[in-house]
Amino acid sequence: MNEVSCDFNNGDLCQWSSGSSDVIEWLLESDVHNTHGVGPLADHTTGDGYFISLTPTHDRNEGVAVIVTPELTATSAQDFCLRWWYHMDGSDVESLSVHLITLKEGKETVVWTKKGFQTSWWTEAFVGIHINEAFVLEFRGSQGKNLLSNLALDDIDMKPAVCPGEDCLYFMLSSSCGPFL
Ligand SMILES: [Ca+2]
Repeated sequence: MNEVSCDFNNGDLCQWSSGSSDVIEWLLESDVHNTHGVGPLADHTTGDGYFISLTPTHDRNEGVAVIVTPELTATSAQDFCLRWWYHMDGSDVESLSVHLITLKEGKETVVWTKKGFQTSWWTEAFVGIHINEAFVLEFRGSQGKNLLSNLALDDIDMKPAVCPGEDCLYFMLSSSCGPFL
């Protein structure tokens, strides 16, 4: 889906937009200037492009930062594989989650979430989505006030396909694992 895919290397959010009421925002970065030594040294796509990042500073801390897709439509029951690369570094890092919100009924489902330190390198994640109505996707990063923390995202992609089978072991949301929505 072209509306979802973004490597951030044009220096913008592609068709994603920032949540309008957010206290903090995901920032485009080419590296993380964090004196505490957490966060990516380079983007995932090419090593000299951009990614988006949340890093607490003394005057910009705490809160949830959101990016959201435009309206996405599934004309009949369709499988999508949403894939992205993330970086959750530092002992104070809080949480990253992916939310699917249906537009007709406003039903919200957390399709993926991680809390706390995960990796000091770029890590791939993917989740299968089976849906037959209009929806949006959101990435939500929760940032604490302590400085040993960085969240980063790069290379978001979504294809009309079932994810690789092993994904079912973790997410139980793909149609090949059971009904969803
Ligand atoms: Ca990139």
